[in-house]
Amino acid sequence: MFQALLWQLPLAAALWPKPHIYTTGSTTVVVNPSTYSFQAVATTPELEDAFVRYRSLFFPHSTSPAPQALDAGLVVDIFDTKADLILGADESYTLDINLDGTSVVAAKTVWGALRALESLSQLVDFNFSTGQYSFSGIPVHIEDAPRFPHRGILIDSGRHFESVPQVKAFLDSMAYAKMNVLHWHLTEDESFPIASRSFPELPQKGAYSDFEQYTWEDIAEVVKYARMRGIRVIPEFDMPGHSTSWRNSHPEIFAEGCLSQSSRGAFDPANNQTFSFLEAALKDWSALFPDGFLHLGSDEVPASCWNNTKDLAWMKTMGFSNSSDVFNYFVNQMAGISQKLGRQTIFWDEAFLSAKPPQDAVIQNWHDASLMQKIVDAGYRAIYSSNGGYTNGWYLDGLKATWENMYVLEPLTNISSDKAHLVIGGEGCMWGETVDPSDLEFTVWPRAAAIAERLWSDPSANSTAEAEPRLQRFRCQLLARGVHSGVVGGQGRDAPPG
Ligand code: CP6
Repeated sequence: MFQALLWQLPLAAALWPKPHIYTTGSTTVVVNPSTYSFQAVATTPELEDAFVRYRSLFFPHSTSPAPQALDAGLVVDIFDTKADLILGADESYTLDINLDGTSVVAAKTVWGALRALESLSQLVDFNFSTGQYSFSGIPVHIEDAPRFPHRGILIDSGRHFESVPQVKAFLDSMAYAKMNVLHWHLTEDESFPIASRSFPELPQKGAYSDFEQYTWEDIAEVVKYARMRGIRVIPEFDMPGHSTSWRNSHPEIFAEGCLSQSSRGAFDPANNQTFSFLEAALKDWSALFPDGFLHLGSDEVPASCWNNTKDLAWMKTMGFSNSSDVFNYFVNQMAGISQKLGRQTIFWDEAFLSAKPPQDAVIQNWHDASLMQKIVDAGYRAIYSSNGGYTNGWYLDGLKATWENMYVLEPLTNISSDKAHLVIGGEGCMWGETVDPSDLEFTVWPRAAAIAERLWSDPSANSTAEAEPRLQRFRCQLLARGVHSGVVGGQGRDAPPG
């Protein structure tokens, strides 16, 4: 009964995330998968790669020839084949499906063309009774572009290691929802899973095992795989807290105050070696991660670690009166190093609440969403990922928040229109304490799709009743593509991380 309802949707009205403008007709044409052609007016390596991928996403089942099928195809016209994958890259596109089953995509950049291919793939219908592929509700005309330029998901490979194939599968699933940033939370108190050229001892002593680390080649492969899908990879090296795994090999740059604690440590800002060490390590990785942004954490700093004889004496010489001054010093030193490496820096919101980072820093809001307004009013760019007490935010690991809770959240709440441009987007956060590869996809999907639509579509798309049949259909498509999505409305578990 529900299925029947679903398939009555005109297909263009069934896209996820919802396109900004679409019109549909009432004709159906059957197309021939064996002769369907993908053509580029001007091409790029990413488009060629996408043509191969999307051929099997358009036509996942092998079929025998259908008698009335038309020999149709797709032509993609990209205006600027040189546009790089950066924050604010043009992802707009138009898509037409004509009455003869042929399609035309026009996009400013290849990144927009990738989004168009995803849309078109969601419009190819397969009839399991007749074995025929078709487009229905044609002619279709779509004009589409993202609302926000930064649409991401955080994965936490420091708590539970995810293998390279798992990360790649995750990137595939993100591309289906038109998300464009993998925020890769790489290093944690618990483990240090990434290779370092200058300091190989970091993963040797900090990873869970020799087999739970990303090699240099692994990372390069993931970054390239993401780029092919129009996804930027922003690595996070969390510091000065959440960094205890670095201490296994380099206790000399850690504050003495918590050296004896196994679970908590903080880098020592009183030691100049700390900053030269961090600069050398980050310089290595900056060759590996080409993105213009670097995330340097700064959340949940155990500032009491700095409460020791040596650091207190140093604070006196610096004229610092409390740990906020020390934290502010650390944040600004690191922003300076990041700038030297040609990167803009993203910090968690403590860097705004308890310090004063340079004005070009981006602040990622994870505390109460009301902070967004304060961040942009202070002139900083902001990323929305409030935890909402795990019931009313974009934290994906706890399963208390429903997709509806996530869908109706609005990143521009209480943001004045002259500051709206400072909200660059948002992220769903998949913290890894209680989630591992066995339930990663199941926990993220379908709820991350609600976030994806909020960040892509017009804000008028805010009715959960309207969205539900589309989300059901998107989730079916995820399953058909091998993504282990959970049930729409069926979170199943209820415990947030302890
Ligand atoms: N790990 C790191 C975490 C969290 C943060 N940073 C976190 C804190 C509170 C909640 C959920 C997650 N697990 N490194 C804060 C950004 Cl409720």
